[in-house]
Amino acid sequence: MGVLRAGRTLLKVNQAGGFDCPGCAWPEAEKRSHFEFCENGAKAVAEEATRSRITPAFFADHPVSELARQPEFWLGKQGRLTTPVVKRPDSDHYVPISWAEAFSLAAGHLNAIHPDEAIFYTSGRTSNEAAFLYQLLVRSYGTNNLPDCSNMCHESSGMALSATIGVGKGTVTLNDVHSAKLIVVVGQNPGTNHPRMLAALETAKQHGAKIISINPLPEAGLMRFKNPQRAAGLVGKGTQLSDLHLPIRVGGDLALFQAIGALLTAWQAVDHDFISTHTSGFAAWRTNPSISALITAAADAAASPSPAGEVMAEVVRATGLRWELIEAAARMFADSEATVVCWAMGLTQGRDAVATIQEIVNVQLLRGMVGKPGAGLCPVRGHSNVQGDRTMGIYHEVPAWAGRLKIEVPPKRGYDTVEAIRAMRDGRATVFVGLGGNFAAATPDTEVTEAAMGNCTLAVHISTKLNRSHVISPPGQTSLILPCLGRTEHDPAGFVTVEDSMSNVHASQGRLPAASPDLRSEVAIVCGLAEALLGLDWSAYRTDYRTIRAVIAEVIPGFERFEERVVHGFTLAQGPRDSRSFPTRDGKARFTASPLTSIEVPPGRLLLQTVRSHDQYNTTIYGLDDRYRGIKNERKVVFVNPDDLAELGIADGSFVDLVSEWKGEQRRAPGFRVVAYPTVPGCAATYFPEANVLVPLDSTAHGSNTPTSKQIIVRLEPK
Ligand SMILES: Nc1nc2c(c(=O)[nH]1)N[C@H]1C(S)=C(S)[C@@H](COP(=O)(O)OP(=O)(O)OC[C@H]3O[C@@H](n4cnc5c(=O)[nH]c(N)nc54)[C@H](O)[C@@H]3O)O[C@H]1N2
Ligand SMILES: Nc1nc2c(c(=O)[nH]1)N[C@H]1C(S)=C(S)[C@@H](COP(=O)(O)OP(=O)(O)OC[C@H]3O[C@@H](n4cnc5c(=O)[nH]c(N)nc54)[C@H](O)[C@@H]3O)O[C@H]1N2
Ligand SMILES: [Mo]
Repeated sequence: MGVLRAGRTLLKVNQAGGFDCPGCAWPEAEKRSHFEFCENGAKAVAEEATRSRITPAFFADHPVSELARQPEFWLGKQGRLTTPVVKRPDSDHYVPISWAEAFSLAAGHLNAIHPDEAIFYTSGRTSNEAAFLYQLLVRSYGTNNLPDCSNMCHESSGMALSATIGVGKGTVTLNDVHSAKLIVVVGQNPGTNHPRMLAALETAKQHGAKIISINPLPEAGLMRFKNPQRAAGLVGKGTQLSDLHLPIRVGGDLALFQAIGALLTAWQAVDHDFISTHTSGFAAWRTNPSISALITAAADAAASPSPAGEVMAEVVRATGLRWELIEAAARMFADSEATVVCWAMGLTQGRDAVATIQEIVNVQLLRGMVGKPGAGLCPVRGHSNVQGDRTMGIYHEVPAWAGRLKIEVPPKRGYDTVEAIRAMRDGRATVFVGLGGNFAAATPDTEVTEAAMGNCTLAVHISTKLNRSHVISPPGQTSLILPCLGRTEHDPAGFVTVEDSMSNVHASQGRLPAASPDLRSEVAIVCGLAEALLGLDWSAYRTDYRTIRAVIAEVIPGFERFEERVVHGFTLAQGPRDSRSFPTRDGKARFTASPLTSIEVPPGRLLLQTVRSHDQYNTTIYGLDDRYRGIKNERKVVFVNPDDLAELGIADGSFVDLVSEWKGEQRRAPGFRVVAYPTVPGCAATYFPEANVLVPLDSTAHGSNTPTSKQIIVRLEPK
């Protein structure tokens, strides 16, 4: 970026009057420091604010078929897209096209098909204003086909929470985290993916909080943290963050939280008042076969210290944890008067993700830990505005407020991400539009997905940087790349707004000059499409974002007086958090009874999960190191427990193919270096998106349809 430009830009990250960090969705503290960003936020900013540019000459030099052979890392390094380009069906090159022509080309295709044959994907960096207009455009056109990255991310959390507490969002504020007595971090690697969260954990620790981490990997940042924003944090060993680490088997969390719930019940460490006043379904949960067996077993175990009972053995098998460790964790829940449970992709991307998160809700309800200061449920979102996009109606279902849109909203549910891939694969969808993101690389079953996208007659990508999705366009397809402004750049139509993981809505305004004079804002591009497709005049929206917020204020509950309140930012009101009122059918928070399940892995096979390295943002690869895990200059590695390697007769450092086995099908990712690593026995790990080729399209979480990117059964085939 250049040192001065970088320094000036970073001072505007997450500041009032500055821009929202395009990194993660962790909220900013009320009292902001001058450095409200982290190492990885700085990388995200630098990636966008790069001085490298992709010009028409680049596309003249590189045919699409050649670009398709380049790795994602190389594509990203070519710099910012600068001008709209089109690849016509009979050409192997992208060439410049005017904005007007691009819009009418897209409109021509869309007008020639049934609206349900078009897919409108959204990634989570899109502002509230662009998201609201985009869903309005798509629904006015006549479809709810609005899949989004959330379908692969926190959909399981949204489903689990709406069914239990009536709201698909977390129930904590940053102050709750700061004042919690116990913070449980499950299936999340904040040191890499939400580094600013570590500062909040450190504050909580200073106030006396205890921390439990539940993870098959001993994630470095979580175990011990040096706060780079305080001089004292730079020296010495930093703060020991985690008080208890549970090295859980992948997919074992459902069994773990059932056991914790049963122990709390057996110990009478439950909040009877809260349960009787605010919840329903406790009796059904209590008599659920696995829970009642565990309660009995737990009561027995209190008398005799040796764990007994088949169901306990089942929990130990499912979790891979010693019973004493589970008891120690339950004891910490019992002793805490204010508990926050945080989780991310380690829970949401498993087969039983929804039931697992509901088991966490059960435990929090047992102890009355919802709507209480210092306590609550905290799904930690990924993309910086993924929560806001959903609030704005980026959803394949019809939002409750859709009736206020003053349009005829199509009644039929649309496709989610996995269904969209199937529809393109089967020829039921023929146009793909992506508002941000990298659909081809982020989704499961890469070969199937790329072929499915290739089936479309038109693909439209609204993007800041070149990525895989742009370059897999086969002959016969028309493909448009529409380059847009990023968060860091000045937009003359005004600031935009975003919503973080804790429902705080605030403004974001970039200051850097546009990467190219030919860029348009996401809002302007959506308006251009709407005008060409629907013949509407959206010029007011395009030139003054206050006009969009005025409509949002009328349509979406909670956004009354939007313009006035967003000046200082506001937190969306919420029943469960604010007043223990639950917008469910009976007005109560619900206990959920689920069977005790875990993933069965055949002998000689491993349960593979896919994670992010410290040097990537989803499909954007910043660099090839993964500092905290000791990996340098490579990404095709697979982390395996040394005991498993010994048993499989595979040497540390040797090369293997990863072969996923699912319902008689095989998928292969060749040439991964084996790294002996202290992951839980039986569980391996590798990086997303290289391993997405291994995730079967039809292997999804029950209820949320989220691809099971954390639970792939594989065998290692030596080279
Ligand atoms: N720098 C950076 N920041 C990011 C991102 C990025 O790519 N780079 N991505 C953003 C996005 S979109 C998201 S959604 C978030 C993702 O944030 P995370 O969820 O932290 O991301 P992952 O790397 O997928 O890490 C998943 C964690 O869950 C653990 N895990 C896997 N399986 C299980 C299991 O069965 N049980 C338990 N208890 N743990 C398990 C893994 O070991 C790993 O520590 O980060 C956001 N922030
Ligand atoms: N195996 C496996 N697969 C996964 C996951 C996993 O853990 N394992 N995680 C899943 C998760 S949690 C998520 S959220 C998805 C992510 O899926 P996506 O959101 O689709 O992917 P990203 O890599 O974040 O998208 C990066 C692209 O977004 C574009 N972009 C960046 N900034 C902007 C902007 O401001 N505006 C616009 N219009 N475009 C922009 C750039 O062109 C860049 O190439 O992947 C999912 N896939
Ligand atoms: Mo995500």
